[in-house]
Amino acid sequence: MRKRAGRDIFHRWEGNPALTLEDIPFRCNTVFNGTPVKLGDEYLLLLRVEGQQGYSFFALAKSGDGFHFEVEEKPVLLPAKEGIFSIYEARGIEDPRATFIDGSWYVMYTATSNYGFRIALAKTEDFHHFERIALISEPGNKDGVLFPEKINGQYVRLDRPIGLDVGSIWISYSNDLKSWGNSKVLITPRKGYWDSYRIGASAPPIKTKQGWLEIYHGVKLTVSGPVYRVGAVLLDLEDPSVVIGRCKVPLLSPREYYERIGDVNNVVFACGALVEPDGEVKLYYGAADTYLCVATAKLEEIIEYTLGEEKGGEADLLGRVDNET
Ligand code: BMA
Repeated sequence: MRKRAGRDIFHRWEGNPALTLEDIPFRCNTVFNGTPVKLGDEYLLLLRVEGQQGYSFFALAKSGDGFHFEVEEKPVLLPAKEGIFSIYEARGIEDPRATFIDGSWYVMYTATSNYGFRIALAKTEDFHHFERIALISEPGNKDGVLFPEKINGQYVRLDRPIGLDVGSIWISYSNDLKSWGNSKVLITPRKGYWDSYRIGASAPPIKTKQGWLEIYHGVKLTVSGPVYRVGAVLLDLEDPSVVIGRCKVPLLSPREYYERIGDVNNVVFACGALVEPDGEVKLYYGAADTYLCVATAKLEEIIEYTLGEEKGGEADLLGRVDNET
């Protein structure tokens, strides 16, 4: 029998979509982008749920295997009703990304208001009670992800400020998680590629032997609108502003009906990934801004792709040599 290559480097779970509107115990519009956490044998997913009015908030789902989730009865974090956060969360909170550092969980998320979107940071011990720490960007910035350890004595984050309609991934540093600076551009969209229009950090960086693995999203504009895909870049362990490799092809592209058709068509958008002890990466992604899905891949294979060392891939077939990053 003929050997098939498979559709993408990430393999979709056969039970996808893992969560839909029908799994939410309260009335809402959709459930999609979520960030995973593994506590012992339990998997938690902090989920973005969009209410019927169109504003988002967070709910929590639990699972024993990382695939079958049960959503809790009530949301765990709503847009702030008072204080400074209430001004900038007036249109909701979106796209949480959880990182464990200094003995606590920190969640970077997008605060949305009439002034635009900015990055906010909250702290939690149990994913039920959250302490808002600070609004850590001005408007026009989102996709904030925090590295899970200090590097050269400083906290490090990636984010996605928009300038002249171009969305690139930037890196910034902080001594206290509240004030950030020394910002510089890390990677930009690539002309002619699947990530030619905009890119942004997706999962909080994962430490590997070869470098920090950042699973990011790339957008290409087509005549029928944007297409969101998943890719990866590898950053130097000691100096993550140095790019070691970046995959030429996407690791996951919208293909299934639940990724193609929904509130926003043609979107796969991750907010986190877990690496299991056997090297399996579980990627949690929103599909078409309407469903929450899971896909898996081998860590080793993802790294091969970021280093351009994949065998039998497109680079081999086309012989394309292009070092643009
Ligand atoms: C991005 C984010 C995501 C969303 C995606 C596709 O800019 O806002 O929350 O899933 O667009 O609509």
